[in-house]
Parts: sequence; C-alpha cells; structure tokens
Amino acid sequence: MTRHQTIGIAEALIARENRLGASNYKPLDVVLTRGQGVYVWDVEGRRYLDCLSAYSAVNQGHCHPKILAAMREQAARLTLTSRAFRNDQLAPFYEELCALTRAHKVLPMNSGAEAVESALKLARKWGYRHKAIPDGRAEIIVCANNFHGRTISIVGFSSDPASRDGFGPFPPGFVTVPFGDAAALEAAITPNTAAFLAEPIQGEAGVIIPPPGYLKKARELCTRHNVLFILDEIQTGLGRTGTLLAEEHEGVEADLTLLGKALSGGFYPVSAVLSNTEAMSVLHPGEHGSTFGGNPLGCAIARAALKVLVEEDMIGNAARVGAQLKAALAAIPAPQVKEVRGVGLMIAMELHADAGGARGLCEKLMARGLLVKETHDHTVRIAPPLILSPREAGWIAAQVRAALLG
Ligand code: IF1
Repeated sequence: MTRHQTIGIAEALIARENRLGASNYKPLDVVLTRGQGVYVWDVEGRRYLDCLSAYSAVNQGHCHPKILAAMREQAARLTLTSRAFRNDQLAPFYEELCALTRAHKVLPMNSGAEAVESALKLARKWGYRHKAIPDGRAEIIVCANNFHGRTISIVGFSSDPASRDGFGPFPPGFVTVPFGDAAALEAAITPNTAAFLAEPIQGEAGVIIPPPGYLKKARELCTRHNVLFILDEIQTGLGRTGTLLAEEHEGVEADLTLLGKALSGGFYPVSAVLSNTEAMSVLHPGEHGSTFGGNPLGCAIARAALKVLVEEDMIGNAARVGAQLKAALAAIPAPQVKEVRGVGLMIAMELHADAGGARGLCEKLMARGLLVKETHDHTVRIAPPLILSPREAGWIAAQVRAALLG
C-alpha cells in the first residue's frame, strides 16, 4: 500500500467517527491501531511514545504479555457469572489486593466513577448508622477543582462549568472547600459531615500537589471529628507517583481508598473501593451491586496487573525515572515554561498564559513521535507507562526541548 492510500484510511476513519459518534471529545487526530510497552502505532505505521498512558490506565505498558496471557486464559474459561453466584477468581483477587494495600475489605466495581459513587453511598450510610446523622442530612466535603468522574452526582460537585453546566438538578449534600487548605476543611466540618473526599494530587486540575503535611492534617481532622477520609487514588494509585498509593508520601491511611484505571493494566474496566474501617459493614445484600463488578475475567486480569506492577518493580522505576524526567524537563531553558511539577511519573509542564497554549505544544510533540494531552489551556500532562527506561526519559525531554526551542 502506498503512503498516499494509507493517509486516506486515517482521514476516512476520522470522518466516519465524527459523523456517527457523540462529539464529547476533541482527540488529537492520530488513529492508533497497535500498542506495545511504552509505544503505540498509528494506522499509517508511525510509532509514538505514549505519554498519556490512557490517563494512567496503562501504567504497566500497552498489551503487557503477562496480563494478556491471564486475560486469554480466563476469557476461554469463564467470563461472567454475576454476583448471584460465586466465582473462583474473586477470593484470590481480594486476598492479593488487600495484602498489597493493607485494606480489610474490597467492593469491586468497574469504572472509576462507579467506585466514587459507591464510596459516597457507603459514606452516607455509615454517617446515618454509625454517627447518628439525622436522616437525609449527611454532608460530604469535596475539594474545589476536583475530578472524580462524570455521573450526575459527581459532576454536581465539580467546579468545572464544562463538566456541570446543563446537567442539573444535582443531588444535595456536598460542600466544597479549597484543595490544600486544612483550615478550610476544619471550618467546613459539622456534626452532619460523613466524609471528606479528595484526590491526593489533583490530576485534571493540572497535577496540583497540595502543600506538604496537608494529607496528614486532613487525616488528623477526619479522625478527630469522626469523619471518613476518602482518597480517590484512581489516577494517583498503583505506582503512578512512585509509591503504590500516593497516600504513602505522607504516611497516612485513608478510610476508603478508590482504585480503577491501572487496576486492570488497561485491559478491562476494573475498579474497587478499599476499606479499612467499619464503613463496608453498612452494606447488606441487595443494597448495592453491579452486573459486571467482581466478574472472573476482570478479577483474573486485575490479579495479573497487580502482580507485574510489583514483580517488575514498576513502582520503584516510576520513582527513579520520574525524578530523572522531571529534572530534565525543568532544565529546559524555554521562556514559555512557567513551571514543571510532579511526583513520580505524574508530571505537568505549565506554560505561561501568553505562550500560545498547550494544545499547540501537544501537536508539535505528536509530529515528533510523542503523544501527550493538554489539561486546561496551558498545561501539558506527561504520564508515560511506568516501565519507561532512563533512555526513553531522556528522549522525551529532548523532544520537548526541541518542540519548545526549535
Ligand atoms: C475522561 C482527567 C485523567 C480520575 C479520578 C475518578 C475518575 C477519574 C481521580 C473517573 C478519571 C479521567 C477520565 C477521562 C479523563 C481523565 C482524566 F483528565 F479528567 F483528569 F485521568 F487525568 N477519579 N479520569 O482521574 O474514572 O469513570 O473515567 O473510569 O475522558 O473523562 P472513570
């Protein structure tokens, strides 16, 4: 096939997608057909280093062979039983996940948003049963500029107009405080506060790292006021920040921890609520569930995804190579760059407001074989798979340097 003909294929696919699909995304016009490790290939055969990792769902790298093998084996044996019956993958999945995270109990779901919704339900019910909050009055404190998903209740407490406008009315019972401000959190706590929900590092907001000691202070406040501390580690968890969970950076333990995305290494939607408190005990048969949650295929995939994360030291690698990459990016003497920030391989480069926008930089990098995505107008998020080598990190920094200074 000639190059001319294959370019036609990409354009035709884009046109067909745009004609038939909902227009809720504005993707870069690269049509991918294959992935392996940190690389993906488009339909024209061009190779790219993936610095988005499907928003941190493919931390283990694309099409990891061991996760693929587990998926194939399980898919040929048993995929779905529903929770009306038991399956032989659920117990080992619970055991392995709890051993790794020191959680006591697991509630398996599918998408990240479902894990968040499940935690909100748990927190409210816990508030009524264990804290004697008057019926219908439970409050959950959330942070400004949060991102927790796309359901009605979650977008209802978003501060992003694009996420919320036009989708109301929203469920009441949510109170917003500034992220990173422990005094504001304390001031917002009332006798009706059931929980405080936060991301350890805000992702969509642009990799916003709270001041040192914030999570520790939040933990203390939640303990002191008998409020559940819920950490959404759907993006920060599973090695992304160089520790298994981002909470470890401050040595705290949440009451409820939410995982998703990389829990399946990108093969399948698998999410979970982890609990180390009595909160999980408020759920009784018939009160919550999901057709696919805890299915044997998802469990087998998640078991393999967790195993390779640990066995192949992806978490340690994220810490080491992440530090190297952040330093290399910070050393680029480009006047457009306002700040480089990040922890592990969760890195953002923020450009000055007059630097022409982050989208332009993303497009320049795409032309250089590096896929990244802007978040808001002026920030580029750099979050490659955790198997990134030092050499590849150097290559990324060289491409960013050339795109900014060239
Ligand atoms: C999209 C961002 C990432 C999340 C946290 C829950 C969820 C997410 C901390 C919901 C999802 C996604 C979804 C994706 C864009 C994306 C994202 F840019 F919005 F911030 F990752 F960086 N909690 N994050 O980050 O999980 O229901 O999607 O499985 O296109 O909306 P989900």
